[in-house]
Amino acid sequence: MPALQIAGEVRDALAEHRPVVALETTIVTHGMPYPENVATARSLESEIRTLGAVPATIAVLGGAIRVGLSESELDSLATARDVLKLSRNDLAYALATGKPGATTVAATMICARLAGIRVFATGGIGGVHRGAETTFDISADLEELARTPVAVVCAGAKALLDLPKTLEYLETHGVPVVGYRTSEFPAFWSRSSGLPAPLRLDSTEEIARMLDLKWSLGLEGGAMIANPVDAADEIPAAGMSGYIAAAVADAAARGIAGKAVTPFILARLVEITGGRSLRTNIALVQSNARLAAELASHCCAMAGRPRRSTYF
Ligand code: PSU
Ligand code: MN
Repeated sequence: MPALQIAGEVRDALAEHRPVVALETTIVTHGMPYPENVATARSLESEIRTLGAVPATIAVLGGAIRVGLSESELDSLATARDVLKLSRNDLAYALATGKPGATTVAATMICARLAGIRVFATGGIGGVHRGAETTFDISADLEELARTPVAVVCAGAKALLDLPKTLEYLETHGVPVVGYRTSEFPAFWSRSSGLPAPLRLDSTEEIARMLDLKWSLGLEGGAMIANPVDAADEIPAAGMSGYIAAAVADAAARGIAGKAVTPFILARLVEITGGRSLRTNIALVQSNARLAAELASHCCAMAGRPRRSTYF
């Protein structure tokens, strides 16, 4: 049985150079409660289709990387217990053991690349955690952005992280971080972080051209397209910082560590904010899916023209 199984619809779109957007599943299994998780995953797929692209939701099921899930597969993933949260380190383990696994940003990038997909939409990437100077907790998402040629459309990095250190890490590893129509790096639930966006572009055509040039130059690795949540859906940074401090303190008090930290804090924030952080999370990931669909269309248009010789 092949370890990479691409759904027919996704395979056809890729063969015909039509736009495809990859979607992760850790947001479903570890990022949001049921039933909002499955409803959101479905809504992302339909938003992407409405814009003329094909969604490719990625997970590991039955010992294979699955690119494109059926409705019932998505349902069973969303309700199952003991689904692994997969990153680069344990992707092959899930394949070898046949255990079900949801893909994080890092693992989704790896699988998207194997399938030939260049654009991926999520909520927010993992990054350098607060206190990383003692815990060494730095998300493998950052290293993946440095290595794997996939553009990740997100609302920045989750504000529970150390955002200045996250940006420093990305700069050191040569990852373009592009604010979409913003000069400020967005902070997931909030439009503002107080930190400048390292780069800024105001159209998906320009982003597609930047990606095409980056990869034509032989520069390995991905890019982060940071799309701030709509103003109507945001939780302003001033309010959010207190909620985050409380949730981070709860995680520390309970000794939550490693890969459990991000899911714990996300769930705690939903409680602390009375569900508001979840509504914001849903809105921002939907917005990212729409932007990714538009970007994927422009990337396909560029892929039609002669390579390399255009620039060199
Ligand atoms: N975006 C969301 N919710 C999430 C995530 C992203 O809106 O739950 C997940 C992604 O899968 C990301 C992971 O890769 O959180 C980061 O986990 P960690 O900090 O343990 O690397
Ligand atoms: Mn971690």
